[in-house]
Amino acid sequence: MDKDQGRHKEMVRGKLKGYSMRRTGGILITGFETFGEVKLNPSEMLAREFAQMPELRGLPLNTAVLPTVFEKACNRITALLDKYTPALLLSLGVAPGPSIRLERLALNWRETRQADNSGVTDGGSDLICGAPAAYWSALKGRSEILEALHAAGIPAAFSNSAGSYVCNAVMYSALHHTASCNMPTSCAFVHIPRLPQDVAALDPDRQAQQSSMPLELSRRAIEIILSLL
Ligand code: PCA
Repeated sequence: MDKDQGRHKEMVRGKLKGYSMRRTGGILITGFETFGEVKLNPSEMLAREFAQMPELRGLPLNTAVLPTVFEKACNRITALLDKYTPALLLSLGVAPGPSIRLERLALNWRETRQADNSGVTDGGSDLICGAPAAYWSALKGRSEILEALHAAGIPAAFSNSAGSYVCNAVMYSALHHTASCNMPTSCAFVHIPRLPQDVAALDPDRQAQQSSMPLELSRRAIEIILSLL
């Protein structure tokens, strides 16, 4: 076990007691800062838009933009969960592809040739040694959410893998933390497509391989998902 994983375990152990004493409830929405070739991250933009709303469905709403850095993002999400103990965590990230992706599975695995924003790459390793291989998210079995998105004319699909980069790491950390600490939080993760203006800034050969979705449509999708979660 490396130092960070040891620290994480310590933190989890230290937090096992005390949740019954805390005020619970509310919604936490997170996005990610830009990274690599993504110069505009729609997940960050949506998190900032939601930050203008003090509440949602009558529940307190908190938002955060996470660094696209493995260690910092995972530490931040567990700290935010501890701080707010939300009823619902909806994490957003951007991913290449034409549709909204409802992520139902987080893997205990990190593997990337693309460096995170602190320069970290990984040939493949457990996120947390000794922890379960995977966790289901709150989106598992929620086909009515998919149907509602399709009825609104929004391309969407379930996804069984959030990848092995920072989004999966944050999703896994949140699910592991809430499970280990018995927190009353539903954790969902949604990947949204890149923005048209971000793709249009790529060189022409690259543009031909990339799809995108206007922010308005991604926002509508997230509103629908939030209304049903
Ligand atoms: N997407 C990346 C990390 C940050 C983001 O918005 C991912 O899918 O892992």
